[in-house]
Amino acid sequence: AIPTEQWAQVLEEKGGKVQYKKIPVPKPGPDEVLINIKYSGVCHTDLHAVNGDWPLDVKLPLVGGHEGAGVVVARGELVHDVEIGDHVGIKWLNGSCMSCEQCRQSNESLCAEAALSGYTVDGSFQQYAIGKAAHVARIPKECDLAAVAPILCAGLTVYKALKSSGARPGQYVTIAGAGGGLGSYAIQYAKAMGLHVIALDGGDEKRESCLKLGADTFVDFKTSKDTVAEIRAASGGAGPDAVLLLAASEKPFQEASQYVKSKGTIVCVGLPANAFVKAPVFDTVVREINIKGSYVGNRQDTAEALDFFRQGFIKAPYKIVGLTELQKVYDLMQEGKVTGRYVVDTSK
Ligand code: 8ID
Ligand code: ZN
Ligand code: ZN
Repeated sequence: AIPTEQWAQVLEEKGGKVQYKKIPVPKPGPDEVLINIKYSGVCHTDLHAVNGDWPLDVKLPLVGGHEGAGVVVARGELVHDVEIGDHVGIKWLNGSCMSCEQCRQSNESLCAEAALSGYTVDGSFQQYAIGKAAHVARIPKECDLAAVAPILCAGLTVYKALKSSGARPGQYVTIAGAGGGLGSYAIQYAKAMGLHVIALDGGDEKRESCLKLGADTFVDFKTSKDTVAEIRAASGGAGPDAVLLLAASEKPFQEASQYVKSKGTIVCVGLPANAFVKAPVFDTVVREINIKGSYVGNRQDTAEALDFFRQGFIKAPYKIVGLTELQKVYDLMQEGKVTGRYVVDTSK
């Protein structure tokens, strides 16, 4: 039976600490499902929501979280293609209108009516969460729910970003922020796609993790005298064909145009507060540099990213802690001390 109350982590005010408390279990609308969330990954976006540092209003009070993996326990009367007992995931895009031009073109994350999990609607840091049936990720039954949770944002986002970089097997990609959540998954997807990986991040723990995950080279932004020269050298001199900017700080966004290969592509993914991308117009023109943004992925990207995981290509490191420990994870993340991903277990 579905309980009427549940445990959740609730943010009451901008910049505050999350409160572990009992709240009502929500009821699904006609086109929604109710999911018993088992595990949820903790994304740096959740920390941006707490800090309120983006130019986009956060719902308050808020239950954060958008990498929630669980089991469907109830569904609205219009839902026919998701069954009770199915394994599904709450991702950043909780729902979209499905009828505007962007939705029709399958650019659902660009929908003006998009509902964002753990930001404009309550997310997965609770035991029971709501998702629009059309948008919940379909998780194959053989996938471990804790291990698959980070695929719902980190995996999906970097998979789509790698696709939109246009990088082909055998080419070089630089991953800035490679030791963090998105970065760890990006290394694995890039290797599965046959790319050479130059990982950029800071500190020995991140170096070890990146190399273990398959990065060919690690460049340490904290100790390197010249990151641009090191990255160029690691890609055979001409610079990487693609750059994925995943860091939650501005510096890599100011630097990438100095080392990307001519005709190469810089993909902006990280969302540091109040930051700008920088590139000299002259080089952008005469070296034909492409600079683009990439924002999560659509339902097909989700299915493809999950399939890479199901095939066993993606084994990034994650640490499981209880939902009660969420504030501690935020504190570590704020200090840049998270290597890989933290996943919270909603039963603890
Ligand atoms: O759809 C999207 N575009 C999307 C989806 C999901 C997340 C965007 N994001 C955004 C988040 O909101 C956040 O701004 O991507 C950013 C990274 O999210 P994350 O991977 O969850 O964060 P993390 O685990 O804290 O990792 C960030 C890494 O960046 C490194 C840190 O050391 C850390 O390992 N980093 C920093 I901060 N400054 C760096 C620098 N100067 C750096 N790495 C290299 N050079
Ligand atoms: Zn995220
Ligand atoms: Zn729409």
